[in-house]
Amino acid sequence: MKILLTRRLHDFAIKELRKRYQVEIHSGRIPMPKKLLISKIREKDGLICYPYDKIDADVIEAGNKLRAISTFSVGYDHIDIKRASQRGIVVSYTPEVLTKATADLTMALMIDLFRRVTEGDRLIRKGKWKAILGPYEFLGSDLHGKTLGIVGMGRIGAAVAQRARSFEMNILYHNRKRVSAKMERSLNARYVSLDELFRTSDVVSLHVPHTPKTHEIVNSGLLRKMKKTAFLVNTARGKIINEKDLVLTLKRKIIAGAALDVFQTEPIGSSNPLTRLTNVLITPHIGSATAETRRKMAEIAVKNLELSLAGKRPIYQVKAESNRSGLL
Ligand code: 8YV
Repeated sequence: MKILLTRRLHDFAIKELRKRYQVEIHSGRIPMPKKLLISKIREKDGLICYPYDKIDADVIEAGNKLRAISTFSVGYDHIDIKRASQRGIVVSYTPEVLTKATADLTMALMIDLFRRVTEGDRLIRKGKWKAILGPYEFLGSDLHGKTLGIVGMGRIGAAVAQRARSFEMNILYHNRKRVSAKMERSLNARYVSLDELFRTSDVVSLHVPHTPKTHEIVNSGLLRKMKKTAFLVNTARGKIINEKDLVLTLKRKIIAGAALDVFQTEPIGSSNPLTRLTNVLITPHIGSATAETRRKMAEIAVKNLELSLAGKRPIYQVKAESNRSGLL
């Protein structure tokens, strides 16, 4: 059987795959240009891909022999799940193993916003420490006693709530469905409407997948409701925010700041307007980027592919009727 990887994986994973399959690995431009992807997917039985690869109907059609798509991610908004299932292709993904790493990064960004960590680093490097020696200068704010609004109380949202609890923050959340009373109690989280969450939180953190329903849900309408002192954190998907609206909101100082690990289109370059704003903290999509987590993701992505190609159930299969499916 022949498989295609749109990017290299860990050496141990490649070695494992080479035992069973004829492996082709794309090593050029990322994401792989669509034309190239379409020509390479022909005659392949399996595909390992990443969130920046758009596996749309054209790609799926071109995969005349394709039987398994294994994505190295928890998100699968880059894959046309409906089209894949119509073709009988098994789609698998890597949830759970990256929950804690992503929640940790969310806390890191939140702490940085409140305590101005990276801003302080930049200030010293510019030789400006002397300018902020006064006792009232360069102040951040406490996390304890502040209200964190979590949008999306899935695995990652809950892990963030758990961490924020030990920082003595008050926790509000909004979710499609209210979670169980037991879970609310254990996370000390109160269910509120999206509107109330944006109006009353000191920091809003986004943890929903990108779907037609969540596409740009965070727009100027919601952003305008936030407190002037509040922050926004996004470690989920860039497309759940209307980035133009956010840039304007930050420029006009309607909110205090934002921390973003994900963007509308990735990677962003230095010409992106976000890079010119001082009240935004940006990181290069590193939610799951720890050595331990990425290794586990690689193990699962390989196992998922092997099981699917052997006609067995992968460890984590995307449901064909998933309401998260569909490319936008
Ligand atoms: C990426 C992610 O998979 O899991 C997801 O959905 O967005 C990340 O973990 C990772 O950055 C590799 O591209």
